[in-house]
Amino acid sequence: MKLVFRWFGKEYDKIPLEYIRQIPGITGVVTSLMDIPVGEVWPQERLKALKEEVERQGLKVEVIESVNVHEDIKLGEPSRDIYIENYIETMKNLAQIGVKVICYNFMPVFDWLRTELERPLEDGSRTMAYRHEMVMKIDPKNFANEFIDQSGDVELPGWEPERLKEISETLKKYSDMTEEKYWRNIKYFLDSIIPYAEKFDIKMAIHPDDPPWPIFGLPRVITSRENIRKFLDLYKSPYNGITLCTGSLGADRRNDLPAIIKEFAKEGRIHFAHIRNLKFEAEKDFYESAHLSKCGSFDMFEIVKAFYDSGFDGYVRPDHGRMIWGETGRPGYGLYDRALGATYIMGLWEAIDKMSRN
Ligand code: CS2
Ligand code: MN
Repeated sequence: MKLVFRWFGKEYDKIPLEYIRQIPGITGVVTSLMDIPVGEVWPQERLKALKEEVERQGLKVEVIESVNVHEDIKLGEPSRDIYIENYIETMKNLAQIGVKVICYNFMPVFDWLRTELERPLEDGSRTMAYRHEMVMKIDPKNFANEFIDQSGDVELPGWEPERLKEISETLKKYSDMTEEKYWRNIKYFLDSIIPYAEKFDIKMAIHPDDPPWPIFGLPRVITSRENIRKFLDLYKSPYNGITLCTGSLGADRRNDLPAIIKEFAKEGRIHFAHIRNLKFEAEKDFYESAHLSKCGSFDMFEIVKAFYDSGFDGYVRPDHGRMIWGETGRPGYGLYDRALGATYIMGLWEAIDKMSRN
């Protein structure tokens, strides 16, 4: 296991690399060029500068999260070929600076979705939460208006009014999208990029949909063991792999995380792991708890052990943390709770490793 930490870049992250390097066990950052619009090529010079900046702090840049996939590719529009060409160019530039894994997702329109960004917990910390009922109430046909209250404020956390308007437009384009068609579009993308991933020696690692069920009538397909199998079978190559995000997949209680981890890690198809915990409040309601098993609903020991027992040698990062010790900023991405999560994961790993040697 190689422990890494997400960093959004100097301009977008309050946490300096100087702090990240002080977290015990962290060997590198998972980063991206946040300002490049989706679909455009990531310039080589920018990437070289990024690499130098990170390496100056003794850290590596071997994992990128995310190179986002343009909506036209997901929709299967004719223009997708241009965006795919650009994607491949970006992959090539990333390979040149030594990147080994690209994390991306194929969620239509939205990335992760939460209904609360700052739910206060009993201990005074704040965290993100999801209430399914609230999401079900939203009419996707009237998307922009649904989320803007009378005072003009956006009620859905994390979205600006501009972005909501844009989303309404994009949503319209999905009106005749079926799951079957969506799978075909995924296959088209894989058929186009995986041969280059092989050539550039860069592992592609799709992130599961979060939450792992359809929302707003949109297909969401990277959601379960069966669907991950289907995805991996679309292009059988070690370069076509997954990011195993426990918090995303685990939000569906039917997903047996240790079993899924073992199955796909043993086949060498997990290249990157996001390890975090969550606490269920109802069937599809949860909040993101501290990483410890006893704070949430997952058995983190069994999760880490599943990776260990499969001989997993990929990259791992702690995922969303709570806001603690007065910290503010990007929800889920404070320094303190993620650092605690990182050392907890390391602790579990060391214990499992030593126990298994004796
Ligand atoms: C991440 C995702 O912050 C998060 O919730 O796990 O946004 C992830 O970066 C993307 O889905 C990967 O493409
Ligand atoms: Mn994740």
